[in-house]
Amino acid sequence: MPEQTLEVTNEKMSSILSPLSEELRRHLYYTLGHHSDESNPHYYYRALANAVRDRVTEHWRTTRERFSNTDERCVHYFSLEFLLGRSLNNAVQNLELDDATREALHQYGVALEEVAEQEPDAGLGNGGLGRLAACFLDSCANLRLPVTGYGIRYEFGMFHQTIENGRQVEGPDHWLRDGNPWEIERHEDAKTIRLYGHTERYLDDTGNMSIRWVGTNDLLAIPYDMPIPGFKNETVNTLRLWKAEATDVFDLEEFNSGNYPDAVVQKNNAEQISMVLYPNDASENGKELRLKQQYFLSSASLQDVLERWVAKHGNDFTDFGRKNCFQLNDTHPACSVPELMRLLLDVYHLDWDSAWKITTQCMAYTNHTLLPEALERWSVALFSRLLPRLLEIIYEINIRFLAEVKEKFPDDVAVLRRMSLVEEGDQPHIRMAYLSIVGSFSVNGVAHLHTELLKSGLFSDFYKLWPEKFNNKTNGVTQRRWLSHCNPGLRDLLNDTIGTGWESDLSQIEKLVPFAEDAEFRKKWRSVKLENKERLAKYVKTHTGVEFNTDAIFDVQVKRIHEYKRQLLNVLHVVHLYDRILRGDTKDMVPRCVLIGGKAAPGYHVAKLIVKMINNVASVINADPKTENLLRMVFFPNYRVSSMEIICPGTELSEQISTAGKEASGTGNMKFMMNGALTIGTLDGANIEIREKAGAENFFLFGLDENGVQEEKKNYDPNSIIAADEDIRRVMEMVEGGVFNHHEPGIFDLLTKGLRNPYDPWLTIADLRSYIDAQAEAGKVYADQEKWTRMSILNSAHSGWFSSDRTIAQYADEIWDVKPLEDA
Ligand code: T68
Repeated sequence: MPEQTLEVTNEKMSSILSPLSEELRRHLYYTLGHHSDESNPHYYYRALANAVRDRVTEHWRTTRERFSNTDERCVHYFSLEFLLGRSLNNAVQNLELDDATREALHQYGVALEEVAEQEPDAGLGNGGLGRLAACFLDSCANLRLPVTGYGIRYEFGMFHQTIENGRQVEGPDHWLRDGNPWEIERHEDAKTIRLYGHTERYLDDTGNMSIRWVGTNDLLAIPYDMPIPGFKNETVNTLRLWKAEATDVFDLEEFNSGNYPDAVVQKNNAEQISMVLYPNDASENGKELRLKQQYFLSSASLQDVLERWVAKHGNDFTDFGRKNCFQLNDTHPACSVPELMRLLLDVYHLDWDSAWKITTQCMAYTNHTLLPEALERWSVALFSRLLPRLLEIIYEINIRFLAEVKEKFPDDVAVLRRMSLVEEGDQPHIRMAYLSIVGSFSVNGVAHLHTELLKSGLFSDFYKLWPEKFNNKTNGVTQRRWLSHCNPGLRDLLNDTIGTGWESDLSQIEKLVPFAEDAEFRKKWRSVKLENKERLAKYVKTHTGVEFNTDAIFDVQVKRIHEYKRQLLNVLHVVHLYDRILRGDTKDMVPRCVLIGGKAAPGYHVAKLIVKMINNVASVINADPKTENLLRMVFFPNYRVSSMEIICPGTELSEQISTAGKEASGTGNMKFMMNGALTIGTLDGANIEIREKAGAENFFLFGLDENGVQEEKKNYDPNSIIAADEDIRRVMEMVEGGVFNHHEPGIFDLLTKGLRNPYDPWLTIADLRSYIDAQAEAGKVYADQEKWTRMSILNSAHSGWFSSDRTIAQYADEIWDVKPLEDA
């Protein structure tokens, strides 16, 4: 059927779609086969999601059309992770369906909040990196930019965390069990992916020597598209997620040879590739399946873009590099560099120089880590088995690259070994970060300090060679999810006070500044915070059984559990407060409720032990009547996007306490700031910029800075620090004396030995005194509620810079060179 006849104009659409309340009724009955009187919130959710999804369809189609008709550059955001969370509320908000939805649900006597709760989080990411990708998609749609996300449709997302006897237990996250109303399968756009096999030379039709990759094991990549609605702007961008399936061809061969069961097994093997998200957030992993995932995403997505190009321009690739940009979210999709080369060379028969020119014109790489142990390397042996043709191409890239290095640094022999894409040794490895830098025109860090440290540290050789490639793009978060949606009380107060413009342009939140001096306004500000604290206290009670007193300061640290993030430092402070209570030193102590949440990578033993320690310390403190009304602590289980939506508005003190120079940026810090929390933090990642914007007087700073860390490491002596500081000595005595593990002697020895080790890379003891003092200062200020409220308002008021709209506008201007798409 020609496209024309399918076209639905806006007027026609309104005649096709009935009012939302009728659509809801229709989906409940016809799509789900339910009568309203026998239904429950789960079915209301599914019916409503379908009804709202239908409302997206038309703008989605017109946006797609604008994309395919435009001659402007398009961006493809490649990421192994998109941590979307829930979609229903987001769509309702962006399409302005709030009133219609509530009205439609009213007929059944259910509230939107209860229905929205039914949606499982799309947890297709580990933490900051995956959530950043989701915020970026939202901002791209808000700014009407021609950007498509490409990722993997994992059958199982981030594991479900429960706590048993204080320890983390992982369970499966089968988020697709009840179907996913937000996706559309597009079988017609399936791609073939090749693995294993070998390469051979042959004479092509024109008599030229060519190379082909043969004897491969093939599988299919099936795209599932998810709509990314812009904010009240008739734009719906696309996130395309690939699912792995066996090819029919393969099935048929096996079938014909009478091997039907083997054919089915083969299908299972293929489907493994998109089965599960790897739950490691900051360490190299080296598993074959993970490399398959990375190549699967890269190859399917590049084929998709190239096929569309060829459909429009034939085999003329002259402009391809100027009209396309691939943003690589860390090195996870770095196979895209050699894969694009392979497709251009072997499939479209370009010569090396043209192919390389195109590749380096359109690849751009974002780095998210300063930890050397997190830099990806793949063994040459694995690469040559799985992706033999790509390895040949990487070798060729390396030969040409090293020649360039030699020319630039003729007298330096060591530099060639340092910069080579191949790390030599017993088992040679491919350095994926270097491959990404060499193949890209842009390399960016995610906060000012992080980018500077990349230039002077990890990537200094490359910075000397190509200073112009390096740039900074400080992260941001979307205020539509992280303020408007999650904090309706504050949203309404802002709208009443400064208008609604901040929802699409957060720089306008600056208009709040003068209201910090308005006593009436401060009172309203506090009453919003109190409501949010009540909501959070209820949530904590439901999920942990612990009562949070809303008069107390709500002190929160939620993020992945990792030594560098120093949840232990937080615990040591809490133990110090407990010690003060036990010795009756509670003068000037403000009541405090401490919440810590986050997942530990299943194979990261120390991180899991930290979870256990948090839980044990919490149990002892909460059970001791002496702490009543002064101190509470919980480990919040299964921390995820939807829990942050409740935690963040109720937080008053945001813990950003990593060892300086280790946290690339942080983005939770920004969400808390927008919602009026004050930060206690080190000079690390984006904390530095947060403090600059908020004003030093509105930030609780402590600890060594990055230089201080380097200096301290030369002579670090934690045992002397402990011996010389009465408070710290007592804290260590309690922890080491078994106060928190009476029945499990010795279980925390690994942690306490680490703290006392002069080679402890995280310098926890070095920063503890300064942290305790900064916490005491925060407590003192909290006692002066007028002062605290002023500081809180000023933090929100200065958070405009941390909108992902600002970040994305900078990517668009300074890296991608793209503009908003106008209507066709
Ligand atoms: C985070 N990185 C940074 N990595 O730690 C954080 N890693 O400072 C920054 O704000 C955020 O990225 C956004 O830039 C991650 O979240 C991962 O999740 C990850 C996943 C797989 C492998 C390695």
